[in-house]
Amino acid sequence: MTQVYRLYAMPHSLYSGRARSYLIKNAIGFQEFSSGHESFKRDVLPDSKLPTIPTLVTPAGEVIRDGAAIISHFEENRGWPSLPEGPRQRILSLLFDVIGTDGLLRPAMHYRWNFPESNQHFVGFHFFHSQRDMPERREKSDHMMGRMRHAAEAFGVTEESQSLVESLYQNFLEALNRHFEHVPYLFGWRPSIGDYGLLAPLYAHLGRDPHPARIMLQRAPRVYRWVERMNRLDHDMPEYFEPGSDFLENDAIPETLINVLQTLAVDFVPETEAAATVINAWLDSNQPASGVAAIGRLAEAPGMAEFVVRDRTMTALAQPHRFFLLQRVQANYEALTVGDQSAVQGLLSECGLLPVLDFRLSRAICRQGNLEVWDAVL
Ligand SMILES: N[C@@H](CCC(=O)N[C@@H](CS)C(=O)NCC(=O)O)C(=O)O
Repeated sequence: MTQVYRLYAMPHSLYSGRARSYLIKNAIGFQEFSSGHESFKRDVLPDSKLPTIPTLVTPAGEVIRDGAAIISHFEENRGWPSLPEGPRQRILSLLFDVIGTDGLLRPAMHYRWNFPESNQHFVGFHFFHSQRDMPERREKSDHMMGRMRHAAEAFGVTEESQSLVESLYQNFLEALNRHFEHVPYLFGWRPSIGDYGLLAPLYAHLGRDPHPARIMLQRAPRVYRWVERMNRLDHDMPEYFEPGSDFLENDAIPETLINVLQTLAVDFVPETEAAATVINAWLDSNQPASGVAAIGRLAEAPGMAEFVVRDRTMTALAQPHRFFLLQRVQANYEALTVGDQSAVQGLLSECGLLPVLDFRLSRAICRQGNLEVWDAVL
């Protein structure tokens, strides 16, 4: 039995940043180990089923694979303190979790893989050192890097789309920087589920790899500070002179946050719509049995989604993962009163995100034994 939590993670891993920040901010003691550590294959993988990070091992030996599941494990036991109670803040917070972990993969991959002159040494260092010292270390890390470089293309970064990916990201970064002029976190004075989700791409890739980190430092210092803040136990907000301590009162959503979401909706909405169409057609013709893996290496890839952003056609892998998290947004929305639903609709409409309430797969995805699997046909 271990004494503290063991977090299998890596500094350069996108999804690790989300779980690590949650543990830090919530004063949960942990030690971080690489997935290259021999205990990962031996003790963890039999229960985690997939070799992904982050994976948490509790002091009692329970293995929890997946960042959202790690956060839910603590939140469920504590009554979801990181999810604002106000319906508008609650729904947006959950949406930021989806957009962070899925919607921003394109800029994250682009700024990591397409600037080798600035990034190669730093990124190569991390991939190399995530493997143990063994004869095939170089070969293994080169293989991993090749896989991830290919993933960038699969997520829709091509020579033709690069300038669009950059302009969307820079609009978003500027809007987020303006938002943090007023408050240190998305919904006020403490971090929410949405902050953790959004940190995923903004830490390991966009806030830490040399090329994009320089962009963030120079053009969006307040976003850079938020990234630092999300990795500290204290509130870390000395630049705010009249700080509060909770989410904003009266379920307030600042105009600046609406502007951030408007920049994110530009590709998130058409991509999600197209991905739903592709996956639903795949579900129709394949009819996977209930309990079959829907996400991760054991799952079949349903295909590529084609969608138009600012008159340009983009193609990206249609990934069930975004719908797994979107289900949670939709379930929370459905649990609201009619009055609250209409307040949320008005807000989402202003953000350009109203359609996401209706983008659904014909089959739900649930978790079973650390895997996300297709649910039974209803
Ligand atoms: N849905 C998972 C995704 C985890 C994931 O894909 N992590 C990447 C690193 S950022 C990984 O472990 N990739 C290795 C693999 O897929 O084999 C989560 O949110 O934790």
